[in-house]
Formats: sequence, structure tokens, C-alpha cells
Amino acid sequence: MKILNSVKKTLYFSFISILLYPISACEFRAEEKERKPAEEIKVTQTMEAELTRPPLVPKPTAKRAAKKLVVEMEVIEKEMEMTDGVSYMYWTFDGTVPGSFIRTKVGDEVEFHLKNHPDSKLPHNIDLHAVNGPGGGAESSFVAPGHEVVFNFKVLNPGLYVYHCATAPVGMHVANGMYGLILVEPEEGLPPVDKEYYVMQGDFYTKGDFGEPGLQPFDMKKAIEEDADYVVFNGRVGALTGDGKLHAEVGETVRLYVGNGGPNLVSSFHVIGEIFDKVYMEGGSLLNENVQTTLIPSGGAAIVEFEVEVPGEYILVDHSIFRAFNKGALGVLEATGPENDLVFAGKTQEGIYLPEGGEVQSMPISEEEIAASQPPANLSKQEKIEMGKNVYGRTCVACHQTAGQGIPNAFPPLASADYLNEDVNRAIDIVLHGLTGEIEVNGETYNSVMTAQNITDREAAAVLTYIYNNWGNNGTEVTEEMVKAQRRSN
Ligand code: HEC
Ligand SMILES: [Cu+2]
Repeated sequence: MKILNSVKKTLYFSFISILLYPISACEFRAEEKERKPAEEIKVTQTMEAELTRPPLVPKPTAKRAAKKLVVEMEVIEKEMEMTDGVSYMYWTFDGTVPGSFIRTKVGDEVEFHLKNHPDSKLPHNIDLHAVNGPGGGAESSFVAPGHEVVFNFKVLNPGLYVYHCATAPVGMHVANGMYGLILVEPEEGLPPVDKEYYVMQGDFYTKGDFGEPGLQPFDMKKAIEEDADYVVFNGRVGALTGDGKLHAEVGETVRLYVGNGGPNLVSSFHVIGEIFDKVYMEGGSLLNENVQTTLIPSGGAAIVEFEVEVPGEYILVDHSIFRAFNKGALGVLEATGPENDLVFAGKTQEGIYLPEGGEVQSMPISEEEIAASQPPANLSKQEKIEMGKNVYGRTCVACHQTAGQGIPNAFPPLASADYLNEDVNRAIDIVLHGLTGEIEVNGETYNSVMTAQNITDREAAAVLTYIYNNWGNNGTEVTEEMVKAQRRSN
């Protein structure tokens, strides 16, 4: 009886479900009707795709219908500058790192032509993350030097996607710069903004350390160990600084298409001084708001948007911050236009903090006061030593230690230092301009970086005189004129 009962129940529920099924299926279809499946979008016209070099982005697609889109790309292996005095044999899509930006919209049927320049040494291919199909096109696009292949795909999913070479050894092709971005806009297009830019991070592995001059070959061991020498935006140190700065006017909305080619490192993408009003997380459809730093995985992307409220320089960084200041992951967006004191007023007050008295004094401001606070010129040797002691305590002591003894393997000694006593002009030069590379001090090798010290000529003369007249050094007196001469000679 019990069994029969449960069978009845099951039958009953099945019956109900059968009754309900057509209704829910109808509802589902109704929803689908509003958003036509991308496969069903018909294309009639053919159009040559506009491709742009970084940091530029092609025109929005909002105003056009889906089309047959012809993309022409060429693989070029070429030597380019990594940073001042350092070059690298890059492998590229269209001669830039990252490769050309491709802008499509849902429903587009892409006819992709991939050429491999006859001067190339190796075959290459392309895997586009925007493709639904084996290898993202990699298998169909394998192309030998001096050949061209054509393959076709329809873009179905809106989003910002990475493309990259996927020829073995894949890691090496990616590490040499073979990546870029393809944008698939939704049917209605992305909302309009004032400025759009294309930025892509990548990590590089070279035989020599950061800054070591010459043509630097790829280092497989460092790549496997993920020990990057360079982490950069748009293929090289300084691609987005100086002449490469990005621009916006105050009040404009900026949209950055940010990718990460890797091959290894995840980016903590951040713009110093700005908050992302919107982030299309991982380049997909999920919109986040009010974001400080967004993660961009290797082989991934994000679209970030912000309005610029105040003029000034906004610094693009990977907030894994040593990468920014020591490996190159730094760019600049310069905003021009009127100040807005309500949003940002800059430093409005600085006083001297006196905990005991609780009294806050203002800093000297008049020129006379500044002049009076400055020590007079033509100091005697003894006066220089006194002033130098003070300068040393403010600046050099952090690294070279209180008695100039240094720290083994990190900071060379200044006490009884043969290197220091050998050449006074060289020592002046080090204080003014910094020092990198291998040196030997008292029989020990150091290979590190001393940054240029931001001190006046008078302070430099004083601090060096102090050092030369202490801790067993040779008693040299350094004059302001010697420092000035050294500054001029560089
Ligand atoms: C941030 C740490 C740091 C600070 C601050 C610093 N140095 Fe250095 N200094 C170094 C390092 C590191 C080296 C070795 C660089 C290399 O290996 O190429 C060095 C090398 C030197 C040398 C040559 C080597 C030697 O031992 O004679 C002199 C001279 C020197 N520093 C003087 C100064 C003076 C003077 C100041 C302050 C005005 C100063 N440094 C501040 C880190 C520092
Ligand atoms: Cu390749």
C-alpha cells in the first residue's frame, strides 16, 4: 500500500510538472526574444576593421549594424627599446606591444587574416579569447614565415578579451610580447565617454638585470621562476610617460581598456589620485562601482572608467608597488583644466608640531626669512663638518649607518672606505646622480642601487667633508665649487 501511495504521488507530481512545463518554456522564450541570440544576428555588409596602435582605440561600434569584419594582422619580430640603453628582440602582432586593438560588436563575423613576415625566424599563431572554438583559433591560424592564413569566427559574447600567440613554447611567445586586446561591444554599444585608451601590462625576463645595457636576450630560467626584470605598460619602460603621457580635460570621463598579457604576473591595477567610478570586472558584464584597485589576471582584462575632477598628473601603477618604482609599471595621465578647490585644495597649512607647548607655529614664508634660515656661504672646514653631520643624519644614515660602517651585502661602508678615498670627484658624482652596478669596497662586492640624493650643492660639499674627516678617512675638504663643477660635467 505504502509503495503504491508513493507511486501515485510521483505520478501526480509528474502530471503537474507536465502541465506547468509549456508555461515556463513560454516564459523562457519570451525572455529570449528580447535578447536575440548572437548566432541569429544576420550580417549583410563587409567592412575592413579599423585597427589602432596602443594607446589608441578604434571608433565605437554603437552606430553600425553587425557586419562581416575583415581583420588584417601581421606578425613581426623586431628589436625595440625596453628602456634607455636596453633593447630586446620583441615578437609582435603588427609591430607593437601590445598588438593592434581590435574593436568588434556582438554578431560580427570576423574574417581574420594572419600574415607572418618573411623575415621572421619562427612560425606563430593567434588564440583570441573572444572566440568560441578549439584553441580560440590557434589551430587554424598556425602560420610559417612568409605565409598568410585566413580563418573565420562569429563574436557571440560581449566583453574585453585578450588575444595572444599560442605556439610552443607558448610561455616564450607571450613573454616576448605576443598579446593584445579585442573588444566585443554589446549590440547597443558601450555608453559614450570622452576619452578612451588602450593599456596592457606585461612582464619581461632578460639575461641582464633591470637596466643592464645592450641587447638583452630572453631568460627562460627567470621566466619559469617568475622572477621578472621588467614589469611594464605597453611593452617598455616609459611608454606612457614623457611624450607618451595620456591626456584628459578636467570634467571628462576616461575609459581605460586594460589588459594583462603576463606571462606570469597578476596586476593590481591602480591610478594614483583617482577612484574608478565603474569597473567592468575582468572585462565581463559585471559592473562594480567606486573601486580603488582592480585585479587583472594574466590573460585577462578590465574596463575602468573615471571622471577627472581636478587637474594634475595621475599615475597608473601596478600597486604591487616595487614593480612600479623599480621595474617600470608606471604610466601618467595628465589632466588639464581649471582647479576645483572644493574637490581638492592641496596643502592648505603646514605648521611645526610642538607636543609640549601645544603651540603651532607657521613655517617661515618671506624670502628674507628663508634666506635668514639658510647657513651663510664660504663655510670654514669645521662649519662644513658640523653642517655635514646634520645632513648625514637626515639622509645617508638610513643606509650607510651611524658610523659609516654600512650593512654587509647591501650598503657599502663609508668608514675607512678605499673606494671613497680613491676618487673625490667620483664620490661627489655618486651623491649627485646616484649609483648602480657592481663596485668593490674594501674587498667586498656590492651590486645595488643608490638613488640620487636630493640635496643642495652646499649640503653635498658639507656631507662629504664630514665623511672624509671622520671614521679613518683621508681628510679631504670638498668645496661647493667642486660640487658645482661635477654637476656641470654631467
Ligand atoms: C637608500 C640607501 C642609500 C642612501 C640614502 C645613500 N646611499 Fe650611498 N650607497 C648606497 C648603495 C646601495 C651604494 C652602492 C651602490 C652600488 O652597488 O652600485 C652606495 C654607494 C655609495 C658610495 C660609493 C661606495 C662607497 O662605499 O664609497 C658613496 C661615496 C656613497 N654611497 C655616499 C652616500 C652619501 C654621502 C649619502 C648621503 C648624502 C648616501 N650615500 C646615501 C645606498 C644609499
Ligand atoms: Cu608566436
